[in-house]
Parts: sequence; C-alpha cells; structure tokens
Amino acid sequence: MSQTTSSTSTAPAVRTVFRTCPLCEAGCGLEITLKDDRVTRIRGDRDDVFSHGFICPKGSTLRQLHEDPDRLRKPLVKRDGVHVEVEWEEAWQTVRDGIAGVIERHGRESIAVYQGNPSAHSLSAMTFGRTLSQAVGTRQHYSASTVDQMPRQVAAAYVFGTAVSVPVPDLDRTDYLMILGGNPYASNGSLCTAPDFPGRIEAMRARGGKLVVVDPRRSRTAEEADEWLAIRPGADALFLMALVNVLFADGLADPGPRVGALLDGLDELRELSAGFPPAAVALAVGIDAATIRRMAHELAEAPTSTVYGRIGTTTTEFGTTASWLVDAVNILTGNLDRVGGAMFAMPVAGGASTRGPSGAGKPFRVGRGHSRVSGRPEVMGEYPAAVLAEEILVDDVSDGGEGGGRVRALVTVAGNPVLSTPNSEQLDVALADLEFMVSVDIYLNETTRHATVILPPPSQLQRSHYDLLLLQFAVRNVANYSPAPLPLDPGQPDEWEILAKLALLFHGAEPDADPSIADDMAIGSLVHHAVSDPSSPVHGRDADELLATLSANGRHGPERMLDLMLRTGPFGDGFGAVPGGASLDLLLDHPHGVDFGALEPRLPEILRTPSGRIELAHPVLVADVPRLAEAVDRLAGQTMVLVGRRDLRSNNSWMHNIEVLVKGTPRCTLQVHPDDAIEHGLVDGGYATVTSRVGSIEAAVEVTEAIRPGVVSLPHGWGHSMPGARLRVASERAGVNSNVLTDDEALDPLSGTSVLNGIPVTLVAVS
Ligand SMILES: Nc1nc2c(c(=O)[nH]1)N[C@H]1C(S)=C(S)[C@@H](COP(=O)(O)OP(=O)(O)OC[C@H]3O[C@@H](n4cnc5c(=O)[nH]c(N)nc54)[C@H](O)[C@@H]3O)O[C@H]1N2
Ligand SMILES: Nc1nc2c(c(=O)[nH]1)N[C@H]1C(S)=C(S)[C@@H](COP(=O)(O)OP(=O)(O)OC[C@H]3O[C@@H](n4cnc5c(=O)[nH]c(N)nc54)[C@H](O)[C@@H]3O)O[C@H]1N2
Ligand code: SF4
Ligand SMILES: [Mo]
Repeated sequence: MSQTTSSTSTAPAVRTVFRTCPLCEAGCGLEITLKDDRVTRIRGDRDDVFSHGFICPKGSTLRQLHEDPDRLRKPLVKRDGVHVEVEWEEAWQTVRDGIAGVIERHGRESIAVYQGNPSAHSLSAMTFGRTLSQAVGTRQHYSASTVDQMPRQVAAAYVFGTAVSVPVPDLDRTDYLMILGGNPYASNGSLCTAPDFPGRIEAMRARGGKLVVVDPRRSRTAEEADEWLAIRPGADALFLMALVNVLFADGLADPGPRVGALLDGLDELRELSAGFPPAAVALAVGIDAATIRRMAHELAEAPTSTVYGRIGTTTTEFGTTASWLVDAVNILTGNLDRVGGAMFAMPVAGGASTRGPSGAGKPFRVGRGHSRVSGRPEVMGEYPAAVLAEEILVDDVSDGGEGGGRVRALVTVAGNPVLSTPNSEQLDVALADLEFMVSVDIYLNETTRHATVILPPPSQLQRSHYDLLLLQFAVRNVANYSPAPLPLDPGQPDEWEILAKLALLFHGAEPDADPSIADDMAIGSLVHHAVSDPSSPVHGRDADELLATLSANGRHGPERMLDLMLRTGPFGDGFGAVPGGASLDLLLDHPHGVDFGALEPRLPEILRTPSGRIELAHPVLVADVPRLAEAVDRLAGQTMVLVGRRDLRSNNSWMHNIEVLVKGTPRCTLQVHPDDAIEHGLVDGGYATVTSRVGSIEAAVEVTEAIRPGVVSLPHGWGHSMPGARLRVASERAGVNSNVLTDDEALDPLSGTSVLNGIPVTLVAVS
C-alpha cells in the first residue's frame, strides 16, 4: 500500500512503501521513501507490529544493493572462459541445450542442485524452489542447511515429530535466558525470529531477568550478559548432558504435570546422564563443576527459564545431540511449552507443524539413499553439502551406486558454496570440472564464476515478500506481506518465473515455455491436496471453486500460493468459514503486518511423532551417547582449534560489495588470545599462517582477551580475490576464506552437518 504525498505533473511523485527486510531472520519492517522510482530513504517502520522501528545497518542498504553496478541485470553466458551479457532468449536456449546434453550423456542423476541461504528468505524460492528441484529428477540435493541448522531440525523431528517443531525461547516473557553458540547482537537471532533481539534481551534484564552466554568468545552478546561461560569448542553436548545429570541427581527434574503426562524416555535419560557428572566432564567442557552445578540449579529454580542453542552448537560434531539436549534441559526444568519457557510458534501461513493429523504422525527417517562416494545417509531429502565436491570429482566407485551417478552438472539457487562450505578449495576445483552449471544469482561471484549460465533475479526491492520459512520460528505469531516496492526492469522475469521456467526446461520444454504452466500445475496440486486432506479446513470443498477464488483479479504465482496457505492456515479465513481470518487481502490492508498474539502452549496438538508422545529418548539419539562419552578425553586434550564468528555488517558471503558495509577497520581478522600470541610469536597487526588437515591460509592477527586460550576465531564469507568474479568493492577488501580450513570429512553423523567450529589448526607467525 503506498501513500502519494505529492503528485503534480512536474514535481516528482514521492511515496512511502513498507517492505519487510529479507536479509536476515529478524524480518524487520522497513519504511521506504521513493521519489518517482528512486529510493531516497530507508528506515525502520515504527508502526511495524513486530519490529517497531528497529533496523540494523544492513536494512537500509537494500538501496545500495539495488543500485550496485555489479548486481546482474542481464543473464551471463560463459564463452571461451569469459562471462558475457546476453538476452534472456539466448540464455534460456543455452540452458536448454546444456540440460539436454547432460541428461543424454549421463542421465538425470548426474545433475545436482544446491540451494543457498537467501532462498530461505525469498517468497519465490520458497514457493517454486521445490518445483524446480523436483523437476530436475535427481537425488543429488544439497543446501546450506547442512552447514547450518539441520541438526536442530533433526533433533526436533525425532523428539516432537516434524523438522519445524523447533521450540523457540519465549524472549519477551522469560526470566532467564541461556544462549549457547549464538550471538544475536551480531546475527540478530536465528531459529528464533525476533526483530530487535538485543532490545528484547535488554527488556528481559530490565525486568530482573538474567542472561548467561556460553561461548568460547566473549561476543558482543556475552559482553551484555550477566555471566559469560567460556566453553571449549564442540563441548556443548557434554555441558548440557552434565546439566541433565545434575537436574536428576539433585532432584530438580520436573517437567510439570502437562508435559510429564506426554513424555516418554525420562528414566532412560536419567540413566544415560548418570555417566556425565560435572566433575567427570568439567575439564573437557572447560567450565568448572561447581559452575555447571549452579547453572542447573539456576535454570530449574528461576520462575521461568529457557536454553537456546544456535550455530555454535549445531555446526559441531555433536550438533544433533546438543540440540536434543537443549530440549531435554528445557523439559526437565519444567519450561517446555509454557509462557516464559521454550515455546512453539503457530505459523500463520501454515507449515508442517500445523498440517496433517494432529498428535501423531509418521516416523522421521533418514538414510533413504546414501551418497555414492562416502555413503553418507540422506537427511531431509539432502546429502551433506560437504560431499558435493567428491560427488563431482570421484569417478569410479566400486560398491554403491545407490546414490546415483557421478555429478556432471549443477544448478545453484542463491548459494555461494565456494565460500560457505568446508574444504572450499576442493569444491572450487570440482566446480571447474563440471560439464554444465546454471546459477540463479544476483552476482558473478566465487561460485557463479563457474556457471555456464547465470540467470539473475530482480533486486530485493523489485520483489514482494513474505517469510514463509522463518515466521515458523517467531517469538510472536505475526504475518507480514509486502508487495514489491519497485517495478521490474523491462524484460526482467521475476525470480519465481526463472525458477518455474527452469523447472519446465528440466521437464523437456522448449526455451519459450511459459512459466505460468508450472504455476498453474503447482497451485492445482496444492489445492487438490488441501481439499483431500481430512485435517485441512477446506477438506471436501470444491477444488475448482477454490482455485477460481484464489485466481480472482488475475492473482497468480507466489501470491496465489501464499493466499491459499494463509486461508487454510491456523488463523485463516477458511475461504469464508472464518470471517476476518487471515488471507492475502487482509495482509494487503495491513502494510505494517498483523499481530496474531503472543505464543501459546501447543502441546499435545503440535506432536507428530508415531507414538503421539514426546520421544525424549528416541533410539537414534540414545545411540549417539556412547560417542559423546568417548569424546571426553579427546576434548580435554584439545590444543588449538578454530571457530567462526559473525559481524553485524556482514551477511554470510554476499554483502561485501556494499561500500558502506565494508568500509572502516578490516574485520576479517584471526582473533588470538594474548597467551597464545606469545607462545606462537604472533603480534597484533601481523600475520599468521593457519593450517588444518585440508588447507592453509595467511590471516591478519588480532590479539584479544575476548577469546578463550587455545581457540582462534576467523569469520566466514571472505576471500573475494578469485579471478573471474565481478565484485569490485569486495575484491578491494578481499579477506581470506575460513572454509579453506574447515574439513569436508568432519560431520555430525546424525544430520550430515559440517563441523565448522572446533577445527584443529596450527599457527605459525609470518615473518
Ligand atoms: N566457516 C563457516 N562457514 C559457514 C558458516 C559459519 O558460521 N562458519 N555459516 C554457514 C551458514 S549458517 C550459512 S546459511 C551458509 C550460507 O551459505 P550459502 O547460502 O551457500 O552462501 P551465501 O553467502 O548466503 O550466498 C548467497 C548467494 O545468494 C546470492 N543471492 C543473494 N540474494 C539473492 C536472491 O534474492 N536470489 C538469488 N537467486 N540469489 C541471491 C548471492 O549473490 C550469493 O551468491 O554459510 C555457512 N558457512
Ligand atoms: N550480521 C549477520 N547476521 C547474520 C548472518 C551474518 O552472516 N551476518 N548470518 C545469518 C545466518 S545464515 C545465520 S545461520 C545466523 C547465525 O546466528 P548465530 O547462531 O547467532 O551466529 P553467530 O553470530 O556466528 O554466533 C555463533 C557464536 O557461536 C560461538 N561458538 C563457536 N563455536 C562454539 C562452540 O563450540 N560452542 C559454543 N557454545 N559457542 C560456539 C561463536 O564464537 C559465536 O559467537 O545469523 C544470521 N544473521
Ligand atoms: S536485523 Fe536483519 S532483517 Fe532487520 S534490518 Fe538488519 S538485516 Fe534486515
Ligand atoms: Mo545460516
């Protein structure tokens, strides 16, 4: 909705529009002022029902991103090793020929798909990404999930029944928050959608609440905390198991009557935890036994408390086990699914935690297929991102074949795995070896420089938005739709049209195929599904009638799908059954969003486990405990390890081409504790060669007390000096790629997620 404040024929038309920021999970409301079609100002939308005017330094740079001369406006095709701009027709023809050739030579299993993080924030990718990946017809699916949150989802799926039934801290009402491996002052929160996370923490402390941060670094969030516990990297699962031990041993374990009545596995967990008393793990964890014991008491005795684990817990060798134990602690302290504890969101646009029969469901299984080369099990339809390189490089595999053939072609959507996934140098070599690659991306960067064809979607400001994925993990139930602030450039397809058309080409269509064919098929199947699902509010209704309603006034594409999801979601209007309920029209009438209220208890309705109960001692999770026990001595003897970190002005690997975000002191530095600096002869401002099993880099040294001795930290997403990329600003402050050091063979076996924190390294001063 826009308000025109001036519109005479000579003066430029000034208007104000509202758009949710798509750059991170916080999803802040932005107020965008436009003069004709030029953005003149972006600031926080004070009337946004969720963010109330909060914005971080990245939000206002959507304008710079839109205007960035390096941002691609036309497709690129690689000719004789150089990318040249072409018209869309030619790009589509090249894609069609490339696909046809690879399928003919090697079959569909030779094509891999990698979906990156911004696709999680793109309404187009959330609605048509699946259409595309299904059309490719391969088992070779990869995504940023296996360098991120997959363990958290796997644990939730075993314990509660779906991969999105992830409890989130009830930030606005809790009395005690313990954060492990998260730094919301830099990241603005993750798997906990909460615009102005810092402000919400400050409000908690102002009402007498306590914040404890468990992190090997004294992060910005740790600085704001009442207490900082400098844990040893990779030791969170052990720390949590010791908390569980104390909760049982000291008689503090009490899930409460409601959760207790739904809980299986309490006695088993008690037995499992018996082998992990604080004294036995303190050295390995790096936190003394008395403190571990006190933490268990504080969590249990606070009026309400919630433990929240993020990337520092998931991207470790015990990622899934740590995520499970976060749930276990919240359950034992009586804080699961209650106000002020760890609660479940009720996503307005539906989602897997609201669909299907409530209370019981199908078992969550992994391993429906194994990767061809190293036999890694499929998890949630994907193989680990870390095995993509070997799937391309390794030709002959004597046994197996189960995972499909050797990868010879790749489709990337909004991903930069050459900077973002482990053992990047190997992946870089692998991508150069492909026969065909097509990337849907806004930049010619470290990954897409390998693409035969790059298909650029429009800028973020030329697209509509609704965060279908991340509102499933929000600390309030809200819904926020924004139309595109700016029109498309002439001839520019929308992102969903690119994905839909690619899907059609994979189905064998000609380059001039109309994306609306895929759109109509997709919505038809969604509506059909809804009317035949006994748990849907439109069960038994006439599919054609619903389709006609959805398509009124020419509505199509992602908007039509979103409308269906909203109307059949938990707050939906049910196509007239619930007057005033959620629909796209309702959201269009509310440009600042609609607040459906604070989180409410969802047990037992949210459960989808086969038993219909909380499976706290799921056999797969229980089976991993011996591995945890074996790690105690190894962790205790750990010497130098590498962890990551984030900066407020970065966004993984791809916002470094925005001048205002990268100017100032270089931030791609290796943080080293003063004791370690002395031991290794390193000086602040000097350089160190950092070497791991798989690679070696030279990094600028920053000596700081804000890190645990024996740990060094380097942010990821840097290393913008590769030839063939077109990132003028980023290449001037290239930094180094930390994922040259992370090891592709180091995985959490339960989820296939890479170990990105706790990488053994050696340090040598560069003279
Ligand atoms: N060592 C280490 N490595 C890490 C992490 C870490 O903590 N430590 N974090 C991991 C995490 S959590 C993540 S999510 C991954 C991210 O890994 P990826 O998702 O692979 O990488 P990104 O850096 O997010 O790159 C996003 C790509 O999308 C493009 N892009 C941006 N916007 C759009 C859009 O709207 N549409 C399309 N089609 N393309 C777009 C960008 O140009 C860029 O190429 O990195 C992981 N890597
Ligand atoms: N500004 C900015 N915001 C972002 C992003 C970004 O790149 N920049 N990326 C977005 C994405 S894709 C994601 S997934 C989220 C991630 O959001 P967060 O999970 O909050 O990520 P980080 O800020 O990297 O914080 C991780 C913390 O874990 C600590 N850590 C490392 N190893 C360990 C360990 O073994 N145990 C414990 N307890 N702590 C450890 C690190 O020191 C670091 O402080 O952020 C999102 N928001
Ligand atoms: S916190 Fe995230 S959503 Fe909010 S303005 Fe910054 S980048 Fe955008
Ligand atoms: Mo992420």
